[in-house]
Amino acid sequence: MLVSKCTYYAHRKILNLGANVFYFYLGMKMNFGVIEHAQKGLAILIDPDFGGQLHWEHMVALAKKSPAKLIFIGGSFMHKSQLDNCIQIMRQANLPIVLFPGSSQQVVDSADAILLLSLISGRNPEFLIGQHVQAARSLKKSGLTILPTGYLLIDGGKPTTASYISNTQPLPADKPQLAAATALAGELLGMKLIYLDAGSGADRPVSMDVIAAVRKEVECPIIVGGGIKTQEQAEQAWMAGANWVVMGNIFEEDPSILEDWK
Ligand code: 1GP
Repeated sequence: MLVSKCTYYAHRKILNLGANVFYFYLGMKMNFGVIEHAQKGLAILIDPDFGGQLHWEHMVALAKKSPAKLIFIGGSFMHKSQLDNCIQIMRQANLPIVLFPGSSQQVVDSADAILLLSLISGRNPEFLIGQHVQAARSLKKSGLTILPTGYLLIDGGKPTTASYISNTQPLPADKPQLAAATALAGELLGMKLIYLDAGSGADRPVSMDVIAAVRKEVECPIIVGGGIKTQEQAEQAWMAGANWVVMGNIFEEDPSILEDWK
């Protein structure tokens, strides 16, 4: 019994150490007073709902040529086997792979880490805690680094899959203080990352005003995504205080944008 307790605590310690290293990497400690000097990273998002082996092999080649430092993998419908296949292939890009799950069914050990998303912009208990309860035991058993993340959907000009599937309203795009208070509440609840998402294929990315207001309020790293299609938009997000900018659709549709990256 004692041995198994010791093993348990040793295991927890190693997991915590792993998590801290990962937060450091993901957080890329920045000087919050000098937003324009913030360190920044680009992440690509691969949606395994679309494509198969050939497509993902092509994505690997493109990812290798791109400035991306991180791969998020996530979608709304996929099955575990498809997710696993996608991860195995994307491994060849030699970048950390972080799950961006759409549901509790999308926990697989083959990734490095998982964003444990709580949809704090919404008021649907299923996405605040319900899915988490379903996933809790498999998360604990997995070797994944768990990244508790306050997930905020921000209105990007049209309904998105995330708002439809989660049955929640995004936060209004012109209410930066509402986004800031929501993100702060998430951080005070213990969330280690904040993800501001205008939703996949959004017409308008999250505005600089919203990002800056959130940056002012929270200390944890901020991930921004949804509708970002140009280097200029990515630079604006970083300038406003994002640590990570996510490009999904554009990377899969016209990855030349990343080849021409300056
Ligand atoms: C969506 O933030 C991601 O959840 C990425 O969005 O596909 O529009 O880049 P895009």
